[in-house]
Amino acid sequence: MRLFDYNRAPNPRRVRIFIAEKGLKIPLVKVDLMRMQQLSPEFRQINPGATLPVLETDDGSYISESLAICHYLEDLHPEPNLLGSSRAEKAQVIMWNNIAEQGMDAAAEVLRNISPGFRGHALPGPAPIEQIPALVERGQTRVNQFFDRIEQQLKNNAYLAGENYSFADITLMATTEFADWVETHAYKTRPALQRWYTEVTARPAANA
Ligand SMILES: N[C@@H](CCC(=O)N[C@@H](CS)C(=O)NCC(=O)O)C(=O)O
Repeated sequence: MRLFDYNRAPNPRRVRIFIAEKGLKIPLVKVDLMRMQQLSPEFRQINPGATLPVLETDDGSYISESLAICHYLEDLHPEPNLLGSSRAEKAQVIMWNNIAEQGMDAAAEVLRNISPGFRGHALPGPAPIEQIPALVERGQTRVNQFFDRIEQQLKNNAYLAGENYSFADITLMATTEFADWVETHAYKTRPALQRWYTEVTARPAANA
């Protein structure tokens, strides 16, 4: 098994944390997003969507999309459980993971429409897409609304999907740090998020 990865990108990061939480060792293959290696013909054979992360399984198939990769790994290595135990908890983990991804999308909307580095590449994928500057403000509004919703949830729950640490927390950690790239610093004004962030970033796997 191998993971196609880039160390600074938030989606590969959440899969690396998941792998570290499981205590697994999976070799990493660097695909340099700064050099646009994801758009190379070789990598597009692996993932036509031209995104990271991608897991190459032992039977030589490729899985893209972070949740799909983590689902595959959880099936192979059920403990420690990170995608929920009971039927209800599984649903909560997927639900809050998807919500946390919406926060990542909102931060990406800001970054990808403001940063000169994303000119002509405002969305991931092989096709050129121009930036729309008006989306920056909308994205900032979405980011703030997102963290307000998260703050309410974390006021009443130890972790994002309830009592147990899960993949939803991993996605939220990656989202929170990614949002810092657009200068949100969401936890500074949201005490429950700050409490949660201090706790989850103290876990050894958070450095993966
Ligand atoms: N929904 C995908 C998102 C993957 C994604 O957008 N990855 C980013 C890095 S965080 C990427 O590969 N971007 C390539 C690009 O911008 O061209 C997932 O869950 O893994």
